[in-house]
Amino acid sequence: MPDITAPNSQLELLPNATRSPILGTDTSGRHTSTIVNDGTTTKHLLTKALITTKGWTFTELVKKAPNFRPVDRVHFEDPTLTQTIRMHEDSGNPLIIEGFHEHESWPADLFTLDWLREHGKQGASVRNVHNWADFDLPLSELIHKLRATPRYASEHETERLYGKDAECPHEWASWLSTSGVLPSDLLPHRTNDYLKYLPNDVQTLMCYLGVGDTFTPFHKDLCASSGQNLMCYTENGGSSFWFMTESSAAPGMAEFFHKINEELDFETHVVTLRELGQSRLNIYIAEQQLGDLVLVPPRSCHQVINNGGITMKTSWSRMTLRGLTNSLYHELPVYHRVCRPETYKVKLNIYRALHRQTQRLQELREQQTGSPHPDRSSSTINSSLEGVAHELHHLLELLDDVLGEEYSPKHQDMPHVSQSDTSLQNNITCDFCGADIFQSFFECISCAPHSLVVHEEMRIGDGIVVCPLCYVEGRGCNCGTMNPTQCRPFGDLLRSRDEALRTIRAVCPDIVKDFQSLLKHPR
Ligand SMILES: O=C(O)CCC(=O)C(=O)O
Repeated sequence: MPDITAPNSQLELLPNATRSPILGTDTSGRHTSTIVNDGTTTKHLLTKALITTKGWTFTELVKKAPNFRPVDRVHFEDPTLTQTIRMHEDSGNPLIIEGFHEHESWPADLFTLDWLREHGKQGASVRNVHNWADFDLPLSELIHKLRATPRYASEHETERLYGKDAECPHEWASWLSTSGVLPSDLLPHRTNDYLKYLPNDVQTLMCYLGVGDTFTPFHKDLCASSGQNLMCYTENGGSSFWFMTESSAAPGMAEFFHKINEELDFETHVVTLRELGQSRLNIYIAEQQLGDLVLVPPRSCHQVINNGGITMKTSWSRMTLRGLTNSLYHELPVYHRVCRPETYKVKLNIYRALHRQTQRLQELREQQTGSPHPDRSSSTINSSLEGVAHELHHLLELLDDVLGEEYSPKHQDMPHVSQSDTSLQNNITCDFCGADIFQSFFECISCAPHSLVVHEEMRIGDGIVVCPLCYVEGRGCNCGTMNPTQCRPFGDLLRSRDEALRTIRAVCPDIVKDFQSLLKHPR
């Protein structure tokens, strides 16, 4: 999933909180590394340990601590596949669906390094795992270097590159969505994916090009999204070791990280096997091989260490309604504390989903009332109606909490980014914590460097922006003057919300009997 540890643009702000720590560096500004494969080497001050898979086998790894267990596996042709996926989704446990490379429609000619070099984007963003430096490299050069890299890291080596978060070629994306090989519920923008309601600038399809002993440090996927990661190609027996927790272990793991003086959401710590054992939380381990699709549960804390030869993986996120809910109540507060950019626009996602589901419920009602015998209309329409009404009710509850946070009795006196909700397409984020601005913010236009805007005039939203939560915590512009501003007229939000309420009431009046119109009672 996208690497999101880059600091936010810091302008003339008065910081009142600690920001992300800087990685261990030596006095010359370089990171230094030692090699660990079982957690026995101590971490020196100013040194980042590099982990190696030398000597690892999956069978031995799972025996290393009583809290280690294998990730469940199911073959893609197993008749219980759908049920198994649902069970794991409900319990928040990881799962691997294996064997996709044996499918007759597996695109063995598309999923190769040489195809990618010919047809993929020519620049790759890479990380040197020795000093954690990120930079761009021509793809052909990266491939050349990967093929020349030994399988295991060594103490005196200074460069080992991992091609991360690269854009996935559209041919791959189109194969994923049209081949019918992968279960459709797991694909991007299908029924279960709320990310489809976001503007399409939010991209989640990525690919990873690695070689043994390259890694992604312990982290959680963005905003409680569900992760899918498919191993599409390997050379010389390349594989990836995964270490994952179940969803519910996220707070326990965050607490464990604090005990070892680390911050989970900074994504700066590579956990050792010893630390994973000490955490006493269930750690699910897998060796991902060609054709394995890893399903990463929302909020699962996980780390990936590549092993042996070259591996090429593609990954994407989905957002379930439960993920959206957990993100609003549990992840965004953490992001605010550690200044982790939000990226997935959670509140906007809730609002847009509510808008779209209201339309869908209205359409279904029209189908029902338009049928010659509305009271005997098909049971499929009736159960869809109820299903959508319950989902919409859940979204309504979420949006009410969002509106409670965004509301100000003085909203009518505030300037707006746009006078019309429908045309609103903004990308405003808090310049301090990285939160996506859904409706309300504080802005100082006069102190913003004018070079930041491409058009001639500074517009509302182009200035220095601070979210309400940062503002009440004392963050603001150096000049001391920030204007309360809103994205769109607040009444637009209330109207959409009330329309959702009316639509649910027409289908399932009981579930919304305690709700009132907010346009009539905005407070
Ligand atoms: O393969 C990797 O290096 C990281 C993948 C990952 O963390 C994910 O897909 O969620």
